[in-house]
Amino acid sequence: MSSLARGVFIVIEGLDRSGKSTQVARLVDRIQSATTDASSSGSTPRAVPLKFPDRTTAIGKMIDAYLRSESDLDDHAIHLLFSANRWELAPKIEALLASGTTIVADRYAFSGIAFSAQKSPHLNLTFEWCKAPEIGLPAPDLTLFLDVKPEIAMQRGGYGEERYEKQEVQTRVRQVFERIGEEIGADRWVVIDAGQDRDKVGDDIWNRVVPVLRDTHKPVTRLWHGQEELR
Ligand code: Z5A
Ligand code: MG
Repeated sequence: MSSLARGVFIVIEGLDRSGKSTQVARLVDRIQSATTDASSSGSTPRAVPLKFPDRTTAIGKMIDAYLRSESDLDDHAIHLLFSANRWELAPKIEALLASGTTIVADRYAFSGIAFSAQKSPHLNLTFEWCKAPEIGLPAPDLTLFLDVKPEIAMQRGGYGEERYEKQEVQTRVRQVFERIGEEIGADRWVVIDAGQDRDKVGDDIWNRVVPVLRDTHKPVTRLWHGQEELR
């Protein structure tokens, strides 16, 4: 990638109803406002949201039917479909970043690993097996993990309508996320207390994002490929 300022790749992860979509929308707006404020210098890139799974593609429609329990799929097959749904959007991610657009993604590869690996040991979906198809995807510059106790998330609207929305599943998912955070490391994985009110969560996120937005000259790397750069 050239030395021109690129967009920054930010991911918001977390358990169900931790406030991911709320905070993705707020963060995109906040970056947009900062862009407008700084437009005279042109130093801050504009931002767009992305959501995984992207339920609009052909693969995404299969995932949607599975999540709403309208279809059943082998656990390995659905895992690979979630991953394929990211790979089909990887060229778009690369192009947006290269054009100077910041991306704020609602879930990413880490959800893919956490929701499938929590099915092990009942199934043979080991952590390493689940991680394998995600290796090489564009790596986020920063992942914000919205941490909330499953029992608090359950009290929020809409919980319990889809396949994985059960407290025991969420508790196992949280444990896998902890392992992923340790692997990714504190420079790129930040835990945010999502049990606070929306404004406080938003401010905590913003404080972690601001320094990353300024750091647009380092290359985009690939997930679990060390420091190997995109192209
Ligand atoms: N999945 C997978 O298995 N493999 C993969 O690779 C990927 C995903 C990418 C769909 O996810 C499912 O797919 C998900 C993981 C699996 N499994 N489950 N279950 P989804 O992202 O489409 O949907 P979701 O995770 O169920 O969550 P959500 O509904 O999108 O929740 P959220 O985005 O984290 O929260 P929200 O919509 O912003 O807020 C939820 C409610 O809480 C709402 O009423 C808000 O107004 C309220 N809220 C938000 N913040 C607060 C605070 N701070 N205090 C109080 N109330 C709040
Ligand atoms: Mg959401």
